[in-house]
Amino acid sequence: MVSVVMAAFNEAPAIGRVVTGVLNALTDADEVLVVDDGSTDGTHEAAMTAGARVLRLGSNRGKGEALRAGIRESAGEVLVFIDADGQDDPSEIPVLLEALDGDTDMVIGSRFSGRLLDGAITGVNRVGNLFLTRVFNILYGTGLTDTQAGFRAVRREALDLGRLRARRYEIETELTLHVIRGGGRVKEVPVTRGPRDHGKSGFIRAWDGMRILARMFSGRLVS
Ligand SMILES: Nc1nc2c(ncn2[C@@H]2O[C@H](COP(=O)(O)OP(=O)(O)OP(=O)(O)O)[C@@H](O)[C@H]2O)c(=O)[nH]1
Ligand SMILES: [Mg+2]
Repeated sequence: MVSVVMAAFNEAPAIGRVVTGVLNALTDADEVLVVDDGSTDGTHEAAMTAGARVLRLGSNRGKGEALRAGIRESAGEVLVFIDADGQDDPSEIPVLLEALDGDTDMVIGSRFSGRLLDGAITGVNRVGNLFLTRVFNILYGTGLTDTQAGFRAVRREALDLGRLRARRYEIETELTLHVIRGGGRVKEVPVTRGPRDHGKSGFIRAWDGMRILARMFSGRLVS
């Protein structure tokens, strides 16, 4: 069983289309869970109307907290994470799942070995992402191209659920660290990344960049 877990904060204009796309990519046995923490634009109604189960948290807590709540609340032995703002393409979920073969524990949908559509990422964010990926590769001896991608599939058993603590965008780093430190194998597949067509990203460059770096270094220290 696959659980697709999506963090969504004020994504009403896009979430219905994303949920529909996700449902089309899954089998009947799978589940789609949207975690909404205090959206004010009708995100949860839009997600429910499209067919997702919605977990609502009282107030806005951050992407990491939302995904952690979704992981706890979902049942699948395979977890898929995909952004709810429409930037990732749900029809590529089967590509991630196919790559999650016997000896692989996590498949990352790499934006940088894949296709970036016009407006998918700003120049500054691209440089920042490549920098963070480089630091991660140096610290952990990996050869990844996109450590910060939100679009990914992972085996639940590869995560140490009690020790996930990310609150914001450092969740991706933390998920990858769990797999690597547990001796699991991480693979990447190229994906397509589009622009955000409504609202704005909640990513605060300096603050979230520092949080991600701190998580990378703290993972090295305690391992
Ligand atoms: N529930 C919840 N979801 C969040 C929160 N912050 C971000 N998200 C979701 O996480 C996904 C990615 O967030 P974005 O802010 O678009 O970040 P990003 O895509 O990495 O950054 P850009 O490329 O600049 O758009 C989207 O589906 C957001 O709705 C939050 O505080 N709560
Ligand atoms: Mg986005």
